[in-house]
Amino acid sequence: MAGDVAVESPAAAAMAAATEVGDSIEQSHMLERKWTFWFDNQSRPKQGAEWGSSLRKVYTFDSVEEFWCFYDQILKPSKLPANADFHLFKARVEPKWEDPECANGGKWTVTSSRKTNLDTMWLETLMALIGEQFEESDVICGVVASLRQRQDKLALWTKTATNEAVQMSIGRKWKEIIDVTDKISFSFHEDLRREKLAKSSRYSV
Ligand code: MGP
Repeated sequence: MAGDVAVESPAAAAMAAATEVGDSIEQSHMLERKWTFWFDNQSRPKQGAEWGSSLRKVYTFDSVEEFWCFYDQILKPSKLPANADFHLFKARVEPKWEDPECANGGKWTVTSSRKTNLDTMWLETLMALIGEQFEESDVICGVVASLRQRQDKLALWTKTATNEAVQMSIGRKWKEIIDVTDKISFSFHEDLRREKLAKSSRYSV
């Protein structure tokens, strides 16, 4: 099983899982749209490598069965090495500020100091996305789990950052889904892109 493969090579494990999934699906309950898992292992960055050079598309699916089959075989975010990022984005939207769908967007971020909590929030978010639980699902791009020395985090990426009412509604709904009561905040990609150290958030809920 891919889940047993050493953490040094989670991308390879995920690719292997994707191949196995393709071989084993019989009956399909179709999702509203296609989704893609991405993986970025920046735990051992090559010197001078540009951001994004280790970002890999891992698996695209559009059925409930494919989702569960893949999910069961891949490592949970908490088992990934520090500095790795794991993404689920709508197919054809790249998890980059530069993607046209993301360019004018932003992200709601929630931090997690407990690994089990990170895994639970990740799964709850994945199910909410593919199950189209957000009323504003057209505005959502995807979710990223980021493993960091300081603190792990999840970020929900959305379009049209300036639409405060829509962003607030998504933020409130996400907190309900992941069962978070602490404040979470929303940053514009544009702010982060312009000023790399910018920590300013525009909205909180
Ligand atoms: P990060 O991985 O989103 O944040 O971006 P991290 O590591 O949690 O640290 P934080 O304290 O800054 O929140 C880290 C850095 O990677 C950014 O400052 C950018 O230099 C680069 N980067 C991140 N993203 C998501 C992008 C992107 O989409 N495009 C480009 N060009 N650079 C990015």
